[in-house]
Amino acid sequence: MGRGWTVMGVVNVTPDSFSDGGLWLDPGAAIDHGAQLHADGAAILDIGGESTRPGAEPVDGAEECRRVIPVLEGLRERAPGAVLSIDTSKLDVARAALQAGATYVNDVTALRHDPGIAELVAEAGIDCCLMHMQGEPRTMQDDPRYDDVVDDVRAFLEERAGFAIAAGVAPERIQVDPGIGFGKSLEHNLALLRRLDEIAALGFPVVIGVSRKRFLGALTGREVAADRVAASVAANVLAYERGARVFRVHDVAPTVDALKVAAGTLPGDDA
Ligand code: HH2
Repeated sequence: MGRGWTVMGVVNVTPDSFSDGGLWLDPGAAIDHGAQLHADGAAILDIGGESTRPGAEPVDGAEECRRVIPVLEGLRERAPGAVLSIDTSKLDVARAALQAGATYVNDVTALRHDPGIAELVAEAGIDCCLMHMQGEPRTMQDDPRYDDVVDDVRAFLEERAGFAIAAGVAPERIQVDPGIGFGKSLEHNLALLRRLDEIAALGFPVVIGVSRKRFLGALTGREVAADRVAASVAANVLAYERGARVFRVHDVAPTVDALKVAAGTLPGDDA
């Protein structure tokens, strides 16, 4: 596993995201925000038009497109070097997003909601992220249970990667994500971070999304999501050390600094 890392900056074009809902609902504001995140060092910008926070209600595809397409089109002009990712589980949204310039699909249902996304990704020859989630956002935090959370998540990701490959997606186009906070208790999240090397052992680049999440509030006592930046940076550095290579974050600049230090001090090939 190489030392390389990539930061994915979050651009939530939603009224109700857990940490920044409503801030970037206006397309112009979202485009400015995304361009700034790219300038701060996010090689990937992840544009989402539907919140998946615990308790969130689903949004229909037309509304999701109305939110994200102008932002993708704007960022294609304003941040031409950025990889534009569409954070969606819907085939029609993914298809429209690709036409608007997206070259990465981040699907929190790992191609279960709309399996046809697999063929879309395969034909376009682009990268995708397959994320683990137990249940669905509306109810996923109601008493989640696993036999062994790390074994269960690893087996799920392996099965979904197999599905994608069978649909024609090249293995090197697949990234996997244990889905921190998606149908997981505090202990489940901590076990996944402690044993992240077992997920990395699948051989696909591991994406990790800890940014500002509730489990960090539980550990630090910080109630306000925007106050969890230091906690998020710490968790990302530990995830890097355990094999994660793509970091989905709201706070790009401090994460980039921390990953530069982490990459420079990873044990292994001292001169
Ligand atoms: N987390 C969120 C959304 N999408 N995608 C991946 N691959 N991994 C994650 O951990 C992940 C994700 C939730 O964070 P956010 O987008 O900030 O909030 P909301 O879903 O409320 O918009």
